[in-house]
Amino acid sequence: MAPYGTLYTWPGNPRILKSLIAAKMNNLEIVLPEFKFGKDNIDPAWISKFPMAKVPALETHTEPPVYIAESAAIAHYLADVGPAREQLLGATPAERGRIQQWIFHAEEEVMPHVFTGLRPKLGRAVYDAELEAKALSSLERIVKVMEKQLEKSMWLADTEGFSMADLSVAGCLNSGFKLWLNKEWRDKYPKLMEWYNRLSEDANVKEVYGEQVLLE
Ligand SMILES: N[C@@H](CCC(=O)N[C@@H](CS)C(=O)NCC(=O)O)C(=O)O
Repeated sequence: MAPYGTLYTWPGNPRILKSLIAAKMNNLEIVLPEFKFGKDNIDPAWISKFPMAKVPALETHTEPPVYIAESAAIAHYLADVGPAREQLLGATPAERGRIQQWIFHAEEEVMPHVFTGLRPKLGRAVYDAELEAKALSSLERIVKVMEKQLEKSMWLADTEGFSMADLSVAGCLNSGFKLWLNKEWRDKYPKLMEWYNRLSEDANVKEVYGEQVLLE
C-alpha cells in the first residue's frame, strides 16, 4: 500500500507518538523524511504549506493534499480517517467530550511541564532548580487527578478501550519517564504507572514506543 502521508519533524519528537500510533491503528503508512530543523522549516516552499513554520507538520498524499500543523490536530486527523475512529475519538458525545478534555489536559497541563523538565536534560536549557520545582508541582496537580480517575476506570476517558485521551497524555509522559521523572517519583502514583504499563502492552503502542528503559 502506498504511504498515506509525510510527517515532518525532528527525530525523537515526543509530540508525534500519538499520531504514529493512530496511523498504525488505521493501517496508514506514514513517511518520516530526514528533516533538518532550523534549515528545512525555514525553507519558503515548506513555509508556504505550513505558515507557522513549526513541527510536527503533516502532508497527506491524497489529491488534493491536506496540510495540518499542531500535533493534537494531526493526531485527530489520522485517528479520524480509518476504522479505529470510534475507539480513538469516541463513540458518543459524552465519550468525545471526555476524550477532548484529556487531550486539552495533555497539551496544557502535562506537555509544558514535561518539556520544562526535559529541556536541560536535552541540552536545550540551563538547569534551574526553581523552574523544575514549579514544573513538578504543576504536573502533580494533573497527575493526582489522573490517579483518582484511574481508581475508577481503566482508561482516562472511561472508554472501553484506550482512546486518544490515553495516547495524548501517555505520549507526553513517555520521554518524561525516560529522562526526568525517576522511580521515586513514579512510585508515588501506582495507578498512573499501571495505566501506563497497560497501554504500553498494546502491540501498536509497543511498536511506536520501542524498548522503554525508564529512569531509575
Ligand atoms: N503546539 C505545537 C507546538 C509545536 C512546536 O513548538 N514545535 C517546535 C519544535 S518541538 C517548533 O517547531 N519550533 C520552531 C519555532 O518555534 O519556530 C504542537 O503540538 O505541534
